[in-house]
Amino acid sequence: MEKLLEQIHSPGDLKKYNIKQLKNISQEVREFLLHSLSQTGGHLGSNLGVVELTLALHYCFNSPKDKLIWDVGHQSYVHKIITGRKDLFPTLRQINGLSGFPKTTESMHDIFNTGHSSTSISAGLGLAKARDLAGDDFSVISIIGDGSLTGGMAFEALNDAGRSNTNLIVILNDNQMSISQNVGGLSQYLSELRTEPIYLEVKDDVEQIFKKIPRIGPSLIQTMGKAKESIKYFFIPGILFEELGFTYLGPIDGHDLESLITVFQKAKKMKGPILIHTKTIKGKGYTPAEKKPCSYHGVGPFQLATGKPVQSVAQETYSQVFGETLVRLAHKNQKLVAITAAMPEGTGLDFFAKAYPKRFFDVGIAEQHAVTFAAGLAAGGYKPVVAIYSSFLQRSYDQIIHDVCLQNLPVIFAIDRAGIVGADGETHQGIFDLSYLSHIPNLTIMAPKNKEELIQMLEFATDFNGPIAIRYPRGSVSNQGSNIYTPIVHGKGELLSKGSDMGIIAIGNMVDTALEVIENLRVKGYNPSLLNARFVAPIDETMIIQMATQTSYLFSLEDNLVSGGFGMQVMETLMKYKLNHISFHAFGFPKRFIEQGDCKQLYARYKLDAISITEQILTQFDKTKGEVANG
Ligand SMILES: Cc1ncc(C[n+]2csc(CCOP(=O)(O)OP(=O)(O)O)c2C)c(N)n1
Repeated sequence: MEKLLEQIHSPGDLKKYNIKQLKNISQEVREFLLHSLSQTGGHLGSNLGVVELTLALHYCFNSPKDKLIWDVGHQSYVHKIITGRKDLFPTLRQINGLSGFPKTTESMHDIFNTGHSSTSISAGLGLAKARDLAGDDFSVISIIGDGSLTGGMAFEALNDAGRSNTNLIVILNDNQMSISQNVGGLSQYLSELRTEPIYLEVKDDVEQIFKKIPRIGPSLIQTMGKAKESIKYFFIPGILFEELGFTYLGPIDGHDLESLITVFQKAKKMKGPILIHTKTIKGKGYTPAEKKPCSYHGVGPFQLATGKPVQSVAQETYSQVFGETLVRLAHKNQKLVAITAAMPEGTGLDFFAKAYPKRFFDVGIAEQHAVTFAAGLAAGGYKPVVAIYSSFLQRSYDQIIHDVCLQNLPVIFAIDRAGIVGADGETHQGIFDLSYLSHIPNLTIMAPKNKEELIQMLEFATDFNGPIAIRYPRGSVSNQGSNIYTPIVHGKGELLSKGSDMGIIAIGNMVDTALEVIENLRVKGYNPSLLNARFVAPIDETMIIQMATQTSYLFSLEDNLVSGGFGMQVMETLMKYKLNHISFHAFGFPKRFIEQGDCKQLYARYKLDAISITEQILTQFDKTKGEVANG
């Protein structure tokens, strides 16, 4: 028998079915997700958790007229399946393939691009206000997880939306999980709200409930007077949201299609801001994912029967080295404390959390708070290490400037996932950090070339008295050149190769590529110098001047945008010392958003792999040599 899911190509197709059939469809969607993601990898647990929720949304609302906005967007796969993109799933998160996040360019059903958390309520409110101004009539629905609700923007938006008098539906998908167990007071509050049908009824009015009690009810209401308000607190769950100005509906079982459909139909007719609280299970329907939701939040290809990864050769990652080194350093330095914004596993801080639970802080998805909280700890005499992914640290720009660097506080920024990250695409590429950090006064910025250097830099940073950032890439460590050991000196690079006809200055991850490039150039008969810059700020001016006096050709290599990045710091030095005779070229990413794809493919596409760089250097070298000769 043909599967019902095969007949669904748009949300309209879904509406033909009855609840029983919808239940079958939810089963088919789960099977499809499991089969497909076991091959490609992706955000498994979150999507298994929103199957019924997504079906019910598309059943009750009319996308794209009604606007569905997915917070973070990693849980939008079911939405993609229902909106005609099922057949693209074999290309999920690959170069030129289906995005793992909502993308307005991919479908008219994707209303707002996401990837970073806690934006959906703000975006939803904006769309709702735009609708009101234009005199339109449709529903706007923001779907946000309890993890994403810990982000400051979500609170700011609730605060604004609650008193906005605007029709906006916020669906809180509460599974008690962020990537790890969710944290904080709000999470605790939500966990105490239990799913009981009476609550939906209670919403209409507490008074109505009391009126129904024979004889004593009405007189009770009369005598209660002001006490009524406090009784409301006792009877109505979600009073927090009510006080903010939302009508709170729930909590309801987010896997029960009937309840979901009932409450969505009801919400559609109501006025003002509404918050529907659904309780779901992350990884629902797949035992390994239900048992270990954190491990199945995002997965690579896995064996369906066991849930085990297809590739199990675990290579050591920079995050692991960071986490393990920090534990060792914390043993020696009692003042060392560590902070994560909801990414203990991803950053490698889970080691630290186990070893020093009292000195470890998971602040929720709150990068801005994380940084200022670290500044406070530093002001209080501690040595905070804030570990945040490069792209998420974008949120903390002002906190880094205003709260840390302006006061010259000794905060260590461990910037993970710097450079391109691959499959997560535009929203997650860590290619802006050197541009948004290098101009900040007082901030020292380093990038290690390999595992050993990351360890050295962490040791250096813990002894350093001022704000300091170390940026390192996603994935397995490089061990190249680890037999060479030169101590870290503030603002000094490491000369890896002394040559005569051209100089290459590489930073961090790109030193590996540079080593290949100089080998290629040597084969072609050239004799290049190679400087491992180590420091982006302060940059090693002495070494750059020295290189510039020995050759007329300098090249910089980085895995950041050229615009505002490391190469521009080299350029600034050349300008500062009037080294105008130098032919200089900066290799890095162009000023554009870098799409998803395998990192190797992306390096090749942007001509940042060793072969392409060698070719470009040779062309440049020959061209300028010709110009110099002719001139
Ligand atoms: C600003 C920002 N910080 C961190 C992340 C990484 N991240 C992606 S999903 C997620 C957890 C989201 O939890 P929740 O909203 O509850 O969704 P669930 O996966 O549990 O359904 C985190 C921390 C992010 N996307 N954006």
